[in-house]
Amino acid sequence: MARYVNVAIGQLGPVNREDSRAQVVARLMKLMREARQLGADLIVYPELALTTFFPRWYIEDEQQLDSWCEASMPGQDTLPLFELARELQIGFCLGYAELSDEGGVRRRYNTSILVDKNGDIVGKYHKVHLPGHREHEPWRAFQHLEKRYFTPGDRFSVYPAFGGLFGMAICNDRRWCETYRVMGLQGVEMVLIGYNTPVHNAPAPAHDDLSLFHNQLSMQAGAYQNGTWVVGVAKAGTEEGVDHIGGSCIIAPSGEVVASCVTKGDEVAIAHCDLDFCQIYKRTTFNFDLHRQPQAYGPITRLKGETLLADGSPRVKK
Ligand code: CDT
Repeated sequence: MARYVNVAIGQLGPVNREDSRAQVVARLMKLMREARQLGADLIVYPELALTTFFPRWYIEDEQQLDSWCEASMPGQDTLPLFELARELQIGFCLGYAELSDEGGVRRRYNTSILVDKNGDIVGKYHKVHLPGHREHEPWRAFQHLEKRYFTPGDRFSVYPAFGGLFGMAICNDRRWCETYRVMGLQGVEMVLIGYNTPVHNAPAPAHDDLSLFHNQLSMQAGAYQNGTWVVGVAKAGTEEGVDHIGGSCIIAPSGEVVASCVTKGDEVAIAHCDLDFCQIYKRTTFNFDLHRQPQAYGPITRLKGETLLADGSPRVKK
């Protein structure tokens, strides 16, 4: 029996500083209703979907920082989204800032969850590749302080859901080939990725014109090289004065874009995805069991970069 998943992009336009969680959740619910009317089994929302992208600000006050985070999921404001999902029988993937208490240790994560058609959380992911910087850098037009505010995740897991194997990644993760390959080695069939990508990259402004190209390039390569569907979903448009790319799209295991958004606002786009279409790539060109040569890949996990070992200690070059 063919395994099809109708997946919807739930792209968001900007979320302003003063927008309440309830206001944003109402927007998410509107997108969910539209997606369901179009026949979606699953709708994917962006990274940090419930708030503005607060890492653009240097915030010293811990209480203020925590106010951008969710201490429980669902919480009071997000419960209606879970209830609507159950009522409509549609799953969702949602990015948000998580405040966790791990045996008395407080940590913030850049998180996404996968929720099934009954409104149950069936997967949780903590962003691994946290971009930007740790200290206040006033020379930038805006900050990117994810390294300061969040603890990095330490794994890419794959979850059985919607009749297939699903994985999650968040924004900067999509630029790293390791993200897809670690999930590819677990047989992933669809990778769900929310993002907030400013058009302007302060350390490399020459790349600004290429930001949409790099977005698509990374996700198309990840899809093709691992024989998986990839769904990339933006929070787009000008948020608190910072312009963000759109470019939300659904990519087939062939590497082809099969659906995409055309605005930089709230928008739904949908694709009818055959999960078995992954197999023609997973069994042929990218049959890992037949063709991978892990004995040649040692530096991938032994080294962090050209100068550091994976444990962060300096590498002595001969
Ligand atoms: N949210 C996020 O990860 N954004 C980064 C911006 C560039 S790095 C400062 C991205 O990779 O899209």
